[in-house]
Amino acid sequence: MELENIELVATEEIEKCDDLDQLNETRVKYLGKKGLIQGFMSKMRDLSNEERPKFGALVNKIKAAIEERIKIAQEKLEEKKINKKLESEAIDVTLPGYKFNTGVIHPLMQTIEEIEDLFIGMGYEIAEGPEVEEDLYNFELLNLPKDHPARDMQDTFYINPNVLLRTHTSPVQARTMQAKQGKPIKVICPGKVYRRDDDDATHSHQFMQVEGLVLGKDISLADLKGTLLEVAKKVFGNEREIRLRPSFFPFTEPSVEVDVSCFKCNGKGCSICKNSGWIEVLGAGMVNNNVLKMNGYNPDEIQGFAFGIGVERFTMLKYGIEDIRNFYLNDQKFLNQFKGVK
Ligand code: 2U9
Repeated sequence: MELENIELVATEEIEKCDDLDQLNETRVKYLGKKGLIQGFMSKMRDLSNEERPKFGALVNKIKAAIEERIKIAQEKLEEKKINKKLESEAIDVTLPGYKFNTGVIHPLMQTIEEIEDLFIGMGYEIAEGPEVEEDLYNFELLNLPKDHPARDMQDTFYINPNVLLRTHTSPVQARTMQAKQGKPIKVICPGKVYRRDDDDATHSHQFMQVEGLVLGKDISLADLKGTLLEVAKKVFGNEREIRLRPSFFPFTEPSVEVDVSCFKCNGKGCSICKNSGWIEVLGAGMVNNNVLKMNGYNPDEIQGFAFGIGVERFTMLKYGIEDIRNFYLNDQKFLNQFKGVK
């Protein structure tokens, strides 16, 4: 190839390159150690002293021109490569998102979490214990000795004469008292309990409770009422009122049943409150002196209150659910109604 043509030919070839590999090949062809430009350089040896500098300068000029063209082409091809990559990675932000099937926090768990949040806010701790429990903690230490007629109130699943499925979460409080050795207590105990009931719309052989226990100096029934009013307001609405009626539980004395003003008719009377304006929601009382003594507390120095909430009953009342068995069927249509409720 003539030296005069080389710049033109190289330029055409450089411009035809589609990618960086091709361009590199072209660069080697012209500017490489064994390339065409080097070929012309080698020819300088044969030239006269006069011709040599002129020729050298020309070769260098052409070399620089080709280098410049390659540089420009390289920048263009690099940009092209980046644009191609960006194009392949482009996302259409206006496309609608994928729909994921999300689960739902079980309505019973929603109720438990609501109650837990309230009590944590009032400085309570959450205590848990075994579902397979000793007769001692489930009955004996709660003022229910072996021959006590009140044991009939709770038909029990026995594993052996001393071991059973707990019939309430009260044994967790008994265990807490044993552990705290006479010191003040503020706990709630959520969990599953078992009773030998025949399942129907309002009974289940397994259900959930949240029980509470507060022990301290000068804790009174007024503290209990104030605390339970907070529960009623949180779960059933801020306008709720409560009333206490006398009742009996072996582990509390006095014992009360707690009614909440009807959240459907606001106390006027309707089918839900059976025209009374009040709905029974839970049981409670001042901890029985026998229970205090048996678990290492001196009733002259420390006393307190306890309460028991049936989580299913709370949830059924709150949402107007008529059959307790709905909670245990894993029926998506039922459960999905509680999406985003909390
Ligand atoms: C200790 C001392 C006292 C727990 C209590 C109730 C009243 C009560 C029921 C509510 C609905 C059970 O799920 S339910 O059927 N519970 O009415 N529970 S006082 O009293 C205790 C517990 C532990 C050491």
